[in-house]
Formats: sequence, C-alpha cells, structure tokens
Amino acid sequence: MTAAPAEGRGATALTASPGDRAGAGSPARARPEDPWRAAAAVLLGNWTGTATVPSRTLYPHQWSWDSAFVAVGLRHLSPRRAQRELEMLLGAQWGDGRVPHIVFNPAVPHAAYFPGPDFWRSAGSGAGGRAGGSTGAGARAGAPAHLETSGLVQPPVHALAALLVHRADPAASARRGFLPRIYPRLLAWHRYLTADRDLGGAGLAAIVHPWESGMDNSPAWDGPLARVEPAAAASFRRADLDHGDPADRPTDLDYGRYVRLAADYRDAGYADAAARHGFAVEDPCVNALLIASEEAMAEIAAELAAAGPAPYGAGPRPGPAAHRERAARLTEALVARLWDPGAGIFRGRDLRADRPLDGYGVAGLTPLLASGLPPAVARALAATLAGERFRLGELPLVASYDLTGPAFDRTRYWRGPAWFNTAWLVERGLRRHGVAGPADALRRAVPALAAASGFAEYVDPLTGAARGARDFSWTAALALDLAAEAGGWPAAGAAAR
Ligand code: 2M8
Repeated sequence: MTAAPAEGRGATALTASPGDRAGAGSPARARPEDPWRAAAAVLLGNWTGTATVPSRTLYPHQWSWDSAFVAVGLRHLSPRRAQRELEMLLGAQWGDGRVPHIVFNPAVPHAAYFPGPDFWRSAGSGAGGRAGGSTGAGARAGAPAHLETSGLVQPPVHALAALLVHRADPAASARRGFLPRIYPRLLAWHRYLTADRDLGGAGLAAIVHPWESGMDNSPAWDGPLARVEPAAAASFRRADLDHGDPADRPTDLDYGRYVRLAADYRDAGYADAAARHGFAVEDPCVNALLIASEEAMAEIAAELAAAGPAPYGAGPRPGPAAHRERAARLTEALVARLWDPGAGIFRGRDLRADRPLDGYGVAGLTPLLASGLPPAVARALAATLAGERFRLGELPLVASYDLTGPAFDRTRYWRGPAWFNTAWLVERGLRRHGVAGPADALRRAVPALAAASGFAEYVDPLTGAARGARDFSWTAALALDLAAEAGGWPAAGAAAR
C-alpha cells in the first residue's frame, strides 16, 4: 500500500470522552474508574506500535476481524490510529486478494501462539524484510514475503469499518488519502471472496475452515467436522491452554480437526480451486458482513467520486451503483440459499453434503445487517431473537447458540456464551430495520456489561459473568462505540434488566 503521511499529534486524544471531543459544556474530569477511560486504557495497552492485539496473553498477534472491530472503537479516540489499524492489516493482503486472518508480530516468540508462523509457512525464507513474493507455502497465492501470516481469512467487516473510520473525521481521512489508498485493497478482497471463494457456484462466499467464521467451535460445525480425520494429538502443542480454562476452550478432538484442515489447505498451496476442501460451508454471518461491507463500498465509492477523478494508475473504480447492485445480488442469493422460513433463522449450507446445517446460531441472525432484506424476513429474525432460543429483552446480550438446543454450553467458547461483537452486529441490524426498542436495550447493555466484566472476551449468557480473556480489545472498542452512539456511558445497572 502507498505509504501514508507521518502521524501528527501523539496519543493524547486516546483518553478523551465523547463530551471532551464535542467540546460540550465542561465534562467532569475522567476518573480512573471512568469506564470510558478504562476502555481506552485497554486499547492503549493492547497497541503494539503498529496494530492492536486482541489480548496480550491469549492472542498476541493481529487478527483480521478483531482489527476491524477495534478500528470502529478507536475512531472515537484517534481516527488516525484507527486508519493505521486497518492499513496495517490490509498491508498484509495476498496477491490473490485474501486478507489473512492473522498477521504475526515478528517480535513475539513463535511458541506464544499455535498455530504460529512455522505452521502456516506463508512467506518462506524471506520473512523479516525481503521485498517481493513469497517462496513459502503461500507463494502461488501471492503471500507477501516481508511478513508471516496465516492462510485463512475471517469475516469481511473491513469496508464497513473503513467507512465508519472515515466518517469519524473526514478531513483527517482526506489529508492522509485514507480512502483512495485502501479502496483498491478492499475491492480485491471482495473480489477474492465472491470469485475464488464462490465454491457453491451461487454467488455466495464459502469458508473452508471453522476459524474463518470467527465462531470457531459453534455447534453448527459439528456435522461437517465429524467427517474430518483429526491430526494426531502428539503432532502439535496447544498454546491456548496456557492461558485459557480448558472447560471454556474447544476440545482436543475439535482442535485436532482444525489442525488437519489447516494443514491440508497449506499443503495444497492455499489454492481454493485445486484444494479438496474437507470443509466447505456458506456461512450466513460471513455473507451478511460481505453485504454490509459492499453497501459500505457504495458509500466509499460515492465519497471518492465526489473528491474528483481518480489519479492516473489508481486502478478500476466501480461506481456506487455497481456496489449497490452487488449487495442486492448477494442479498438475493443469501435469502434464496440460506433462509429457513419455517425456523425463522438463516442456516449455513454444508457444500460437501449439499444440505443446510442444523441448529440455531447467532450467525443466522446477523443478516439483519443487509439493508435490502425483505421486511418479512427482518420481522421473523426479530421474533426469533425475542423468542425462547435467544430471549433478547430478558437477557442482556445475545447467546452465541440456541439456549434451548441440546448442544448449548453456557461456558464453552462459541457454543453458548454471549460475545460483544455479535451483540454489536445485531444492534446495528435491528436498528437498520427500525426495531428500535431492542436495539436501544443492546446499546445500553453492551457498554455496561463490558465495563462490569473487566472487558471480558465473552460472558455467560444467562448471568453476564465474565469468561475467557479480560482486557479484550473488541469488547472495549465496541463498548466505546455504542457508548459514543448513545451520547455517554450507561449506568452499570443497564446490563441487568
Ligand atoms: C478466536 O479464534 C482464534 C483462531 O483464529 C483462536 O481460538 O485461537 C475466535 O474467537 C475469533 O473469532 C477471534 O478473531 C480470535 C481472536 O480474538 O480468537
């Protein structure tokens, strides 16, 4: 990516509250227990100098959709740093357009996270400075040689995040040429997803590993994963158990299957067409975010067009109408392929078995983000959220999985706990479709519970008790975002209805 102008002011803005920024009256001085300041401190503490790690302990590198969520929150503190967060990630983009799900920090010991750079081998021997293409496992797919990344992807929240970051300070964005520099990257990223990853041939993006959904061990994957022969337990060492409670984390059996799928993909040179994917699924959340991001691309394209003709060599710039058309086509395909009218939820499609996945997961509610969703579908999703499976209105956030389902587990990772990023997505989706009451309740509950839980990675969906890592970046960032939207941090009681 073209180099951005050097940074201006330091990080002083990182602790300003919305009142400070707006210059509204004379806000009380921030106290150490001030949640706004506490959330800012989490993001400051997790900033490595080039990007934000999700957690200093469990996840000491840059993660793709985490960084997009982080940028959404950082824009309220330092729009410039929010821009850099996205630029750093997109700077690790592969030649085929994929945005890797992890960008490894070379200063962190390889053993700190598994699977690390030695496993993915994206760059080959050049990592650490050599310019040009990779000579490693990612060579054919165009992995960069100057840094190490994973070869998987994560849900495409990035264009949506970029638009929100731009809007936080359009003048600063224009000064740094933020949109013109990242637009071609976002374009290539969406092209990769809609072309190389259209494994089902219906226009939707497919994922080839549960990690690509971001909801790693959702019970939705149990069916397709059961066909995967796990890698031998002795062939790898889990680093996550050094920091996380084994009762909260995926089982060893599931981990063995994740390792097998990732190793097979790597050994096929990360080639999408050629690889015989042991796992291939059209996921509703990945595609809902692609649609929301395509809608954001229409807005970005309009901003670029308003700023004048593209400079020579800027690359293709489809206009806003082309992006809107793509979003509409994707929405149509999403409803045609994944909507289950009888169940009132979207279900992933297992492309290998050619059938819908079982169960009710929070991913199936996120298509509310698509503004072109038929109103009857949006109403049915709102009803499912309020019903016995998710109990929105009674419980503070949204469980990651059906509270009444046989696989529901209130503590184990994505098999039941409530996460702050999915609450943010559902809040946005409900608001987009005019379901204001429940959206307002979520907007209060997210910041209140985030602060009360010590910015936990996730919480028990029934009690709100903190689980997983603390000082977790996207929890702090999205709490900041919703508190800013609400005009202030809600009282602690707002989390308990
Ligand atoms: C979790 O996923 C990583 C693998 O990518 C892991 O379990 O080690 C998920 O919660 C994912 O959504 C998230 O992006 C990542 C970092 O926070 O952690």
